[in-house]
Amino acid sequence: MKTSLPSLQNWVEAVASQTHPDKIHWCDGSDAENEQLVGAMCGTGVLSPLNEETYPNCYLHLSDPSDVARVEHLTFICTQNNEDAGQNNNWMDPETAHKKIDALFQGSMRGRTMYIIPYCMGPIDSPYSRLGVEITDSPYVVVNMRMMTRMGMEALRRIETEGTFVKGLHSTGDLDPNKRFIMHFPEELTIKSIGSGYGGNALLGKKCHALRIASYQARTEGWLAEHMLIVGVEEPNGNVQYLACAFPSACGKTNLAMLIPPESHKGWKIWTLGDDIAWLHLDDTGQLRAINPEAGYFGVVPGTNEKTNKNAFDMIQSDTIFTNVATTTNNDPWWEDKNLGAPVKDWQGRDYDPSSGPAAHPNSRFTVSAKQNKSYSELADSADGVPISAIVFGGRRKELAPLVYEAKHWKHGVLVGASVASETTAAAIGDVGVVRRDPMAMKPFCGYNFADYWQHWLSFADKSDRLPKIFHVNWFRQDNKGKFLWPGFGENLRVLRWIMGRCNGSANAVETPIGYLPKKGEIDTDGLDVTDQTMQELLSVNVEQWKIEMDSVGEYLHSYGERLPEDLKNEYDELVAKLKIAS
Ligand code: OXD
Ligand code: MN
Repeated sequence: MKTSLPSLQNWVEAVASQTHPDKIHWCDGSDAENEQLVGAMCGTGVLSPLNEETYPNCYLHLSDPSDVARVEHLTFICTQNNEDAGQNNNWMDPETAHKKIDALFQGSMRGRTMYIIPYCMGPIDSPYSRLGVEITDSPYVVVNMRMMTRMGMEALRRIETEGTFVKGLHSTGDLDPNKRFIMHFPEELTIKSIGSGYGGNALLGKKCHALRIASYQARTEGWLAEHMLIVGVEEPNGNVQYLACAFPSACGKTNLAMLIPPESHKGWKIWTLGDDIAWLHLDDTGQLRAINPEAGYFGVVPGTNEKTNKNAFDMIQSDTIFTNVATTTNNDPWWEDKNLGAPVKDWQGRDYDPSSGPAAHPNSRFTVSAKQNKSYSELADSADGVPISAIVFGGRRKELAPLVYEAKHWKHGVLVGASVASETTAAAIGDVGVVRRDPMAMKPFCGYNFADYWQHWLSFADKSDRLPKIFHVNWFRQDNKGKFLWPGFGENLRVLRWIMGRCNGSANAVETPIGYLPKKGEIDTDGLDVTDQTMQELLSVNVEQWKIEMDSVGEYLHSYGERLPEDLKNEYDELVAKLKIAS
């Protein structure tokens, strides 16, 4: 008996008799346990040590080549009622789903150790945090969960006190893509995942718990679980404002969360609270506060260099697990645009041959503790979280969406969020570069019907009169030759400054049919190689293109039928009417 909580003990015993592991190990989260697991994985080849001198305590994991990203087509939300999952999710009725996946779990841990991972999403003493237990047969999952969550004894004690926790069952099975499923039972606070070892499918605290299950829970409890980074921006006078920004996967959340102010911005500082997920609660005064439920980063490696994200580059020089990167002759990890060294082995461990594609997989990842980031904010451990001044939505759009604009009020902001679209990336299996609707960057992660989710967002307007302002940004506008119009990266601080100015009343805007845009000259371009003409292009509204966009948004929203909230329809109709007058 390893726990005083009968519901946990009974579940562990039931899983053991279903999956038949050779051994059962309760994870305490200690250094000794971690060292033992890493050592054992190095013995079996699941991990290989990287160059101990240049990359101390760093390891390489090469996954099965068919198992490199999230699998949205195999991810299900299993609610009693199909409509509750919504057309934004694949649905299966819970009985059928349990039957189907339980058959695959039958004996799946034979010859393996079953690990029980008690974890806490969020600071261990925060009332906003939630608890979970993942059972897995993958030691790789254990060592990753240790960095990504508050895992071990302290979490177990809190689970035993509260008695409520999310149950996550994971087995790598035989990695056969035909026997791979990621199933969520939000009404039962349960996740079952088999056949994949990839982070988003296997580290169940992350997407499965902290977004899909938590979003469902948040709706009934009156809060929001969002695919957002949380960042503090400090002005030279010491004032800090906190922003929560939602961008789809692999659209630069990690870069923005740990941005380094450019040379031109002496005295400005950035504080990272989180790079992927935010849980947002209203406090007693009506202030929206955010915690990051995670304790580490599971970030995209390619493209990370001293220029694009020096904080990330520096923090992955030690104590990091690299998954699916290439290696150099002296056994350093290597990835595209690292700008240092050359690959000799690719992400499949083969001799590197440029004709076989990139050396590192485009969705190769680092796992690292958040505390290794130089811009880490101590407030990431604060039980109360941080007050949010602005919510920022964004996507990867070559055309149309201006560099930045502000929604007119909260409900209009919900329409702006619901209208987010972005070009797809390598973070999920499927075509890359196709524009798809990704409301609030939550398309792959909302654990219930989007129409009900928008209604939940809208309902905040009645709960507080001091909600954050809502903005939309687009760092990815291109000219007709495919060249980016905006320099991005550290220079994005110039856009954040305007956003902060709008929040404290010091920045000016012009009204357009889609919202407020910066008045000419309001975005500081001093020292940038960006012409006035480019700024005008970045900050203008092409009414004819927007009418086409809004036709497509309207078609999308109305596909949710009767459940589409009246307030959202009204916001949509108002915007369409404004575009009509403007043309
Ligand atoms: C992620 C994702 O890993 O969004 O954060 O895919
Ligand atoms: Mn993400």
